[in-house]
Amino acid sequence: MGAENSKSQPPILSQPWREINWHRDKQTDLQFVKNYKPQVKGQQLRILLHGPVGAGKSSFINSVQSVLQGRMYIQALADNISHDSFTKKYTTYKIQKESPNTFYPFVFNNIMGLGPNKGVLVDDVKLALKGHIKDGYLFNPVSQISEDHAFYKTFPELNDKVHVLVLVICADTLPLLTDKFVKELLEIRKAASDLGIPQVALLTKIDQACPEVKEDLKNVYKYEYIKKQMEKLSAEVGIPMNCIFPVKNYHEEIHVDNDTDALLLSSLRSIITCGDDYINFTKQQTSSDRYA
Ligand SMILES: Nc1nc2c(ncn2[C@@H]2O[C@H](COP(=O)(O)OP(=O)(O)O)[C@@H](O)[C@H]2O)c(=O)[nH]1
Ligand SMILES: [Mg+2]
Repeated sequence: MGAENSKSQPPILSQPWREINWHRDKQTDLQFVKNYKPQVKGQQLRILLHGPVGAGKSSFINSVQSVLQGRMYIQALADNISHDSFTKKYTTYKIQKESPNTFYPFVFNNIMGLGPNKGVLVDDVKLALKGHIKDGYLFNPVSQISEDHAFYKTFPELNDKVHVLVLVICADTLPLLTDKFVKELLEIRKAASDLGIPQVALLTKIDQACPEVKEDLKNVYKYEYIKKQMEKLSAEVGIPMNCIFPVKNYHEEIHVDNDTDALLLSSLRSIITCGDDYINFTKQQTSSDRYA
């Protein structure tokens, strides 16, 4: 770091504002994720990632796989070449366990859900939340899927529905959020809230946004800059601070690392917990309806 930078260094907090024990928490969160089983046999927890192109959605899925396998993994190919292209096809990403052909009971879908002619239509996102969109559907940026389309599922089951909605936004573009973009986010958020679906946000690329964090990830809760970005996100889209997680995805590394794992796992554990609560709540509702 140059002399000029050190002069203007941001103040460091004497205590991190969010507690994290980098080694112990990583181990407990890892055990939690590895042991997680939905209460109902055969139930699958569906996590829908949405957010602008280049925010790090595919990288997050790859990072989760890397953390759980303890080695670098590339499945949901991250795109570092063209920012015009986006994940248009509705794809379910399963996360493989150590033994062959066994998978974790949570899956990811990845949607770039923003803007006419630019991304997936908000109405299609709403249908995806309810489980109406089948795997492999190629989103059309100008028209919504019709009910008679071969990839439209008329009667979705609980496994098809989204159980937790995750907004992925990168920390360094947060100051550039446009009103139109925020309006669309709010619309998607409202649709999820109406269905009772819990929502979490990931603030990615914290390494790019803050040089002190790039230098040492343990600085994440020690510099106000990241906290301010999280507060801004919380204020703009209304997601509470305790549902916002700063993460750094694996993107250039060739080995996994404890601190990167710790942040990723902390966010993943909360995502799973929220989704699981929702599944259990929905189950209770359906069984009490039956006896009403
Ligand atoms: N520095 C940094 N780069 C990242 C991070 N996450 C993703 N990237 C890079 O950002 C680019 C876009 O990521 P990608 O996962 O394809 O975004 P998506 O469009 O949301 O799926 C790729 O070049 C990634 O390597 C991160 O946490 N830090
Ligand atoms: Mg992608």
